[in-house]
Amino acid sequence: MIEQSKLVGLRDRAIAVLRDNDIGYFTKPAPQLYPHQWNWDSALIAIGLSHFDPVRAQSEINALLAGQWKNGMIPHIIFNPEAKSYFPGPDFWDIEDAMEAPKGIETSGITQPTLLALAAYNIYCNIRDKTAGLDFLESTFDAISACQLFFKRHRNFDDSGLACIIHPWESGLDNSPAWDPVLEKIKPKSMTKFQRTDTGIIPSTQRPDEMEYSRYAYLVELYKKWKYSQKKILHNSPFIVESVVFNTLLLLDLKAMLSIGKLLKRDMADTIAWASGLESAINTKLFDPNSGCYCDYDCRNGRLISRSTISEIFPICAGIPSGRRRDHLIALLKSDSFWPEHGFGLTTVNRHSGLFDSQKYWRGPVWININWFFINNFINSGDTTLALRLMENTIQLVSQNGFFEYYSPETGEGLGASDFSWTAALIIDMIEMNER
Ligand code: 9WN
Repeated sequence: MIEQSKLVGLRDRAIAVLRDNDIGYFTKPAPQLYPHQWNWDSALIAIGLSHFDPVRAQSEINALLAGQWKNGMIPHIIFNPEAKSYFPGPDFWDIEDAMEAPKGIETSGITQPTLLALAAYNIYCNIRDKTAGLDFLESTFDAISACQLFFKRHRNFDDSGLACIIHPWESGLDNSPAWDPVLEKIKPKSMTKFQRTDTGIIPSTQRPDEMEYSRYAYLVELYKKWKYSQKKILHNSPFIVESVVFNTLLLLDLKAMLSIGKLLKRDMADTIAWASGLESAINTKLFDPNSGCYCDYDCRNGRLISRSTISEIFPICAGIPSGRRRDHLIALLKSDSFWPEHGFGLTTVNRHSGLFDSQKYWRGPVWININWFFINNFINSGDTTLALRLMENTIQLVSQNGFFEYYSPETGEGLGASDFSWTAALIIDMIEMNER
């Protein structure tokens, strides 16, 4: 494993990134590009914070919960009133007339992968003062439950038990090629003009293209017109997708909730049944027997989306495949398709799929959170060799190239935003895991 002295320096540098991006009650994902609070970013950031500042880790989660909608939804962005330099900002989202929106706080009108229970459980595990840890779990339990139940109540498109997403931004993997066939059918009409801010900061070769952005903005315009009514959106939106990554993370989060429920001695029978139904829905509806891999599902057109992306193998992260199915997917994961020999970790798109782009955002680059989800599963399932190899690749990648948003799988070059918070947070967590 990596020398301890190098890890100490790396941990200190990671803490400095989080401290610099801290605005007091939440952490910006990146200094310039992302000046607000993002949903799954903050959950991952809180896990990093829990190792050196558990009180601040708790306030990161509480700040997210402060933006909760009346229907339980945690928005994907909670806006920082001090920051003006991001598109789309609060004016574009305009949630004012939405019945379910919270009052006195500006947020976006969609959500992101839910990791709140996972973050809360990690905070409890890492905190020394277990009484304070239990108090925190108790104080957040109902709000986190409501956030999970939002998916059961408002995103159960076809009673399959799977949660659907209504926007590529909800997936967290914004411009994954998996969304292409769905987006291509959307023809934005009579749209308000808008000015992107991202490509003024990051080279456009590393960001979604103009057509993708106009479709993202067009979907927001539709939802705004429908006052963010989940019913109207599910009924009319052209983008309704059951995402493998999203549902796998929901299952991980439900499992974390079961651990919390046990600590708090709550009756978790409904969550147990829900988690088991979700797991079997992922294993049936989102599994393609022809390829032996998992696939996202386009609900509007009633078919699996066959695109060779990280979705193919991601259910490994929640222990969903077993036996020969898992063996097949582990072999694919270890192959040159997802984990090139020079070893910077997992690519987000199969390198031999014809869709792979080593520079462009979620269309190929290595992301530290994706590596981290797999490492956690390898540790939990006792696959120490794989866990150590992936952890070593990831730590080396970051220690040599810096705390970037994503990395070229070919050269290891850092791409997108520098000083990226979840990269720093998860490196801290990996260093702690390594020491255990
Ligand atoms: C839109 C903040 C977020 C991440 C997403 C990532 C990117 C936003 C953007 O940044 O999305 O939500 O402006 O590109 O794709 O996963 O949460 O880090």
